[in-house]
Amino acid sequence: MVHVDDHATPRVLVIGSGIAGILTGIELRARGLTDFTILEKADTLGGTWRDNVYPGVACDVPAHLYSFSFAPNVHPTTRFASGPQLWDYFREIAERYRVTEHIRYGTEVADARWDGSRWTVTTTTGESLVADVVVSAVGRLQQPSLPDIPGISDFRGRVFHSARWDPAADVDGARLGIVGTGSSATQMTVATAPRVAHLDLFQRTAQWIFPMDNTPIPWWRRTLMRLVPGYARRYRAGIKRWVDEIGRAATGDPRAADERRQACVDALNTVRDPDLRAKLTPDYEVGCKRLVISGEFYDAVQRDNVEVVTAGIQRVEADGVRTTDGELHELDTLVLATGFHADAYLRPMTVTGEDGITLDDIWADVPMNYKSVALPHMPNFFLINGPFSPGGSASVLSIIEIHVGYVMQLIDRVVADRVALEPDPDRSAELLAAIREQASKTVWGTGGCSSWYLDRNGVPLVNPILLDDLAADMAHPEPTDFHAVPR
Ligand code: N01
Repeated sequence: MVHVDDHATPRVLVIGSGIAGILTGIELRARGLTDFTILEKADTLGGTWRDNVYPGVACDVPAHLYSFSFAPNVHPTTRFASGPQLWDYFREIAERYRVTEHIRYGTEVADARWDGSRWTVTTTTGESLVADVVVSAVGRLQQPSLPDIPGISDFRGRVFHSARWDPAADVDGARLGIVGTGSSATQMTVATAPRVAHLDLFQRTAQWIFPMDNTPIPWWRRTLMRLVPGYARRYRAGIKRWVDEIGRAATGDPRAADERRQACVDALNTVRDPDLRAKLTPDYEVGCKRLVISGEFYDAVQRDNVEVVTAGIQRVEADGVRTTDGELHELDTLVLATGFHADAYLRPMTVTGEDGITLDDIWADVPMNYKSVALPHMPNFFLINGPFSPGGSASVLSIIEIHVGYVMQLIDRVVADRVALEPDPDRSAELLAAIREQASKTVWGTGGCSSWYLDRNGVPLVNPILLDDLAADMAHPEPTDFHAVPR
């Protein structure tokens, strides 16, 4: 039995003030549901674009697509926006739509507990807050994965994760080491290579690089976007069709996959030195790992002051990194661009739903959920961009818009019918089994690599669905998939 506290409008707690939290706030306000608070553990908003401030940080989804559909970003002067430009955009949007006034900073959620009619959310300082609805907007890539390399604490220089850039680190003229070759490391390599005395890029696995230049947006186009009604939206729609084509390759279209593969091979073949080219050649299929997108990476690693180190890291010593071939790579700064615990979504938070069932119980085998937005046994606890959201190079902005639109319709029903909603466990399991089955047949599951897409059983935690199909599937909630109890 599920009952909602008899409160005129629901009190909503949103966890996280990144892109998903901001959009949730905008949509709640648009519905006149102003009794909500966004709980943010940091002291400012912005999620990914607040946390990632390494040199060269940018979004490799074209800037005009990486903006809310109702508020096209007309300012970028190049195809890809930098991290600081994106942070400015999202902060401006949060101000413009009066979301900022709902954010409580320095408030980290430790626990959420359903008592049969409402949620009690407890912070890490022990404070309790009560809500009828909880929306988790915590993000999938926010817990840094730190490698277990012996001797790291012996290093005399600065060492930190890419998402925790040390503002005191000065790379100009320094000897820099970067561990990893994912999107973060690649962007950092391109930006720092011309500035450092020497760069050692410690590569455990070569990456496929999809070439895309950061071309300027001409002045006339930027003027049209500002002045001509509808132009920015049409331009954005054109970019979306083009990015969808790349997504088609990930979801199994053989023609699109061949074109994508050829583009990556052609880019790799621009590396002149055959030994370096061999080092940079992956031994798995294109698209198995999340594609790195860069038109400049291969130029950067061909510079005289850059070395791609493929010998394994044995340990870190006071002066640098010792590799398994015995060589000591002397360094001033070591950046661990080693990715994130994507499988730790919501954790270390504890969540207890109806009948004492915990998140650990329902996620013991696989992060069970309903369409990445709701959890069985957790009434009125909704997720944005939860596990099994689409992967590949899909714009997370588009995914978030679809999810928030869906969750808002659930909240509309919570308000209109005075109910609490939870997805049917069997239906959730049935839908998730189909997604996992499809995903395991895609290049993410069969491509012969390890990646942050995979769970501990090697099954992709992503949904191989095109965004237009996701939008159609999630246009309206299926009422019979949810249990609702009137209050
Ligand atoms: O992390 P990653 P990331 N010893 O997990 C290596 C998004 N993003 O931060 O491949 C040595 O991709 C690891 O090696 P291996 C985007 O979705 C977007 O770069 O496991 N190496 C790998 O090379 C992206 O996919 C943008 O063998 C170790 C690297 O570290 C996601 O974030 C920009 C190691 C980790 O790569 C994550 O990207 C940046 C060890 N012990 C990021 N442990 C946009 O532009 C790990 N590695 C939108």
